[in-house]
Amino acid sequence: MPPSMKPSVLLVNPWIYDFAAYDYWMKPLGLMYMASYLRENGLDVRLIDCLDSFAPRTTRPAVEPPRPPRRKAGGHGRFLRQRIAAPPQLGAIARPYHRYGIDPDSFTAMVRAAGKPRAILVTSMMTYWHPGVTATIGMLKEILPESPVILGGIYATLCPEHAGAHAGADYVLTGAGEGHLDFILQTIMGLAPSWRPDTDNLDALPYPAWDLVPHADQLPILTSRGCPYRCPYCAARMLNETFRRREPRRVADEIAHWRGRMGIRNFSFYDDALLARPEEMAIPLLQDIIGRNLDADFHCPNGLHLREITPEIARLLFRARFRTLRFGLETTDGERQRALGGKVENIHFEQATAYLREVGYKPDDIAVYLLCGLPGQSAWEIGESIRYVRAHGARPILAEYSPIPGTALWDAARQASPYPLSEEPLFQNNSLLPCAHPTLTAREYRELKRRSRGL
Ligand code: B12
Ligand code: SF4
Repeated sequence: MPPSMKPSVLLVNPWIYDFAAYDYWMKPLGLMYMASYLRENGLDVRLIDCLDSFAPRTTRPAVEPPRPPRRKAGGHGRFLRQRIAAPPQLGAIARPYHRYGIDPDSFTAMVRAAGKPRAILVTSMMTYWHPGVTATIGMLKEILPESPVILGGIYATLCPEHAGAHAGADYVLTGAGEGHLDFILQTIMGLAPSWRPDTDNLDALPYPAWDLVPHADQLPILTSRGCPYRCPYCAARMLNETFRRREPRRVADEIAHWRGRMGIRNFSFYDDALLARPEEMAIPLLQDIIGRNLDADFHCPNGLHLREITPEIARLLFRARFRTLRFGLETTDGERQRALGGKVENIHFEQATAYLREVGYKPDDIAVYLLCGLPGQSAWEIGESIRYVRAHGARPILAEYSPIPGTALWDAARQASPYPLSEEPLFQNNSLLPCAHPTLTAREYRELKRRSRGL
């Protein structure tokens, strides 16, 4: 069949609406897996990436001549953005609110150029980014009223009722997209599936369709689905029930593929637990990456497990050019560490830092996430954690707690919060510190942030 005769499908990575957003190696990985499955079924797949930082600006060309995107070496940088009014629910918060991503005129032009797709698949990330999803779907519906819109992804999975009531999609599908392919093809598009993903074997899945992304200065890699841990504040278990892995050699093959085919030199790992049981994945994968001499850098923006760092793993990470290391420590308070599931203790942090320093990492390279604003967590506890991390030669990064429906900490979060968290996901926004202890005022938090930067 010539390409134009194939039934077409449009995939959309929606805008982010928020007070703040920064492109820390962000790419719509789940959506691009879906794209590859649809392609395997012979469809003509198109993508609109609203978060493409390289897109030209068209809204005010006279005022804003095209500027180069503000990117940092290594594949991160600022999003394009436009100031917009905050949703009325957030009206009391005196902070600028933005639409992050391409401007609406560019979006409209791209949707018009997409022809008449048989279906439109929209992904979603943070629960509190739903206004961006709703706005995206609203414009799609205006321009292409006849194409059914299917919403999936993390917001759809964690808040299906809210999404069903507010997002404006014709279908809201929860959980892994692999399981919905038949429904999308047969029931929604009226097509007979010719290929089905083998959900028991991650190595049998095609690579994400990254060639569709208009610009890429980095690409994400996923070596697994799910997490063996069960931390009470985290949604991992609801997004993937079990922990499953690929073959390390196949992961290295994929990295080599994108290095050769698209010239990508920066890769970010999106795994929940990349270092867990290191003999299964981290050790063979790092050895393989080193052996292939790929001339590429690697980044781990999602928290790594400190307890898995041994002298050998530290050395392999350094030799394999893992440049961005971020670890989940969450707090240095022993009692809270146990209450949070006991995935790490201070001794693991101290050992890991020593091993990483020994092989050549500098204090600034060893970044440690500290959770802030957990129910019942005082400002003093956060201050102590910052002091401790800095004193041991690592860099604390404050990560504001985002309460997530369905997690074990959810009831405590609701009780601690002055906001109606269950009614409105906007209040799950980490920037609001929605469950902060009375001692953690906005002013105190600013001060802690300053201290975390060593100021
Ligand atoms: C990698 C990651 C990041 C990356 C960026 C990810 C990205 N895509 O750009 C980084 C490290 C930057 C990040 C940052 C943060 N993150 Co994060 N992140 C993740 C993580 C670990 C993986 C997401 C992912 O890509 N998974 C892999 C793909 C394959 O899965 P997927 O997108 O879900 O897609 C599948 C399905 O959803 C579905 N699907 C997807 N789209 C579609 C579309 C259709 C139509 C259909 C049918 C199906 C479908 O099919 C796909 C394949 O099975 C998740 C946890 C998790 N395990 O998912 C947390 C998670 C999303 N993050 C979370 C949080 C809290 C944050 C932070 C706020 C942390 C902080 N306090 O600082 C920040 C905020 C970011 C910001 N810019 O403001 C929370 C969500 C909170 C919320 N309220 O929604 C999660 C769930 C982790 C948690 N704590 O439980 N994150
Ligand atoms: S916080 Fe990390 S270790 Fe804990 S369950 Fe979530 S992904 Fe797993």
